[in-house]
Amino acid sequence: MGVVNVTPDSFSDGGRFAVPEAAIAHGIALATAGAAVLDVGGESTRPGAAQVDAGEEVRRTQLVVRELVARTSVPVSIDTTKASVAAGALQAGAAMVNDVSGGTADPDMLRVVADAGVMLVVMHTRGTPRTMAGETNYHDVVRDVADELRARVDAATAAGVRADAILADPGIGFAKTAAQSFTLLAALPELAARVEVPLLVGASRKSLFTRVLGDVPVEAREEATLATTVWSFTHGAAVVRVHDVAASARAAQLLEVLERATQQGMAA
Ligand code: PMM
Repeated sequence: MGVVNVTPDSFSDGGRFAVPEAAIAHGIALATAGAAVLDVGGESTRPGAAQVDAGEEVRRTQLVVRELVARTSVPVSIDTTKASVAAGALQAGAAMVNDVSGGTADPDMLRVVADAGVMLVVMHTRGTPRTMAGETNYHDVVRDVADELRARVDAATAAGVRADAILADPGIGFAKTAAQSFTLLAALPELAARVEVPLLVGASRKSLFTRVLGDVPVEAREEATLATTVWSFTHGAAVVRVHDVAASARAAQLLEVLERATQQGMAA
């Protein structure tokens, strides 16, 4: 999943793709680089970020979604917590809704997704981007996140979303300390077993890497992101959400070759 931010204040690309034309060109480049899905977002979710009203978010995203649907052959996802923004994107041809609130922020979200019959990403978080940094009290972070994610999956299926159309995401950096995010990455197989739907992991360029690398800028987090892509794919994740699609797509290609060679070796 390639990230297409149409926000002036995104932490990871500094709003370079705020202008719709630039975001569209970037999305096309990510599709060419091997993205399996393009994730268009019009509201920054970084800690403490200001909220954007729905009309502004629709204005930022709908044209970009429409153009990427028309000009690429990969499915387009809308990264939003608002049902009206999701509905606007679905009207423009989006095939997936990526809700970082897991369907909790807007009471209409799950019904909108169910009615459209599209795919849904439920991500785990607590509170809002403004409050989440203070919501990191877990008894057992792996079990608690798995249980809360499973509850979101159950709410989605109860609202009519097909179980096989749901991806679950532990929400790296959302209402988690860096240590908790690493614990969750280490426990991906257990999470996948507990949540019982395919997992999506979004760690690309996030600040947890500064725990290992020191206080480096986002451009210096690319190798750590790639390492996390490889880790995620070899520990049970089905999808990774990244900014630099080309590197992760090449790594995924190599992993597939190694996976096939492993199976042939076992069969021989
Ligand atoms: N992270 C961001 C935004 N949306 N969606 C999912 N499903 N998972 C994530 O980890 C995630 C997300 C953080 O902001 P960015 O778009 O600038 O990377």
